[in-house]
Amino acid sequence: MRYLTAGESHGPKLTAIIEGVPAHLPLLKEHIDLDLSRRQKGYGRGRRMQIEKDQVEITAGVRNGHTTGAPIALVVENNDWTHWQKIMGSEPLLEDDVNKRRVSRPRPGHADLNGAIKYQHRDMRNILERSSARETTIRVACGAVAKQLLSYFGIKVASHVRRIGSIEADLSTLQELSIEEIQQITEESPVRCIDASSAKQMMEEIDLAKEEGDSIGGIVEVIIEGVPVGLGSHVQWDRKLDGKIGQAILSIQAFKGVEIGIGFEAAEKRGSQVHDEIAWSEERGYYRKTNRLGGFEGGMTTGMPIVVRGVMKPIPTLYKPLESVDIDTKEPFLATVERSDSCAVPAAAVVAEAVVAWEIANALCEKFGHDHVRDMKDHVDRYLEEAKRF
Ligand code: EPS
Repeated sequence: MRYLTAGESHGPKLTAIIEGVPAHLPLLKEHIDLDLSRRQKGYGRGRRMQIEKDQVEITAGVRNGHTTGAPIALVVENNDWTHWQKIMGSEPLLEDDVNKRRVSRPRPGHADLNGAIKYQHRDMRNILERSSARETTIRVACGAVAKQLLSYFGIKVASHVRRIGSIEADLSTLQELSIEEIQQITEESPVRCIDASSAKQMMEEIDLAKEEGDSIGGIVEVIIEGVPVGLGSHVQWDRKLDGKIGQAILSIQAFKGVEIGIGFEAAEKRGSQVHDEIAWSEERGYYRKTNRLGGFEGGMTTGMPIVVRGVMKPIPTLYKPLESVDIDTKEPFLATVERSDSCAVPAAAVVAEAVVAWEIANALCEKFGHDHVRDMKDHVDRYLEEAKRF
């Protein structure tokens, strides 16, 4: 499977074309809209989210509630477009509007300056419009299609926020929670945290950052359960599925790091405390007694839950000014903003779900073929049965 997205933050709409989704998969607009609305929530969002009410239009590849195997086209409109039609339209600008909303002052931490130099845009709006995290909307829509495919195979996806700023969630109950419980608890939490008292502290931390004109980042975790053993491969660098997931996480706007399983903690531990012992039972087949490696060995899935963490830096659009240089005058100035999110970590958890789900769904298609979901299912069932007795 593959997909491409198009669309600017204040342009008319966001668009995606997805190719390679198996035919006969039940797929409704509601499945996608659910994740779109989950992504819009979260304590710390700015005023833009009050303008948008993200809803998908499926314009190709789905007929009477099922995929046909043809490319799927998805469209999400930007409500804010009504305020930007003159500036962001495809028609030439009127003389009077040429300098309206032109951006000559690059914001530290954004793509503005590097992109402007690279693509030679004296108006950096041409860079910021596309680099904006608004694009995650349409990626979440694509991820929702992937999640729908995973759910056909009984594969379940959840996410939660582990940290916001200096507040680390109390995760002492995490191991006892089922995927459904994590989904349910995080859905009710304004910061998508499984512990209510940590969530309260996280919200206070967001309030504080906001009061001080600052922004705040954090760590999100995605857990995917029910993934068959043997997705991905050890044979070549670009076939390693953990590597693909790493790339997917780092491709999310503002993400600076990724870990699988215990991740960086492995550096401090001895091998005996890191590797997961192998066991076998009639009922489960092969399994690991622990899951410190987060569902991966040798670039392949082990059949244990996949556990992926990503770190999001604080959003670089700050009320508190940071120094930069105007590209017209080359003079320093203090960058300030009119509108921004102070924290988008809870929303980023939903985005992380989408991009990881996409990679797993894609690997599933690669291993089991993807013309018809039922053929695929027969193949998966036979393989899993053989894997158990292997
Ligand atoms: C973003 C800036 C803000 C965010 C936006 C991402 O938008 P605006 O410049 O219109 O105030 O609200 O996020 C979204 C629109 C969204 O849907 O998540 C940025 O610069 O990345």
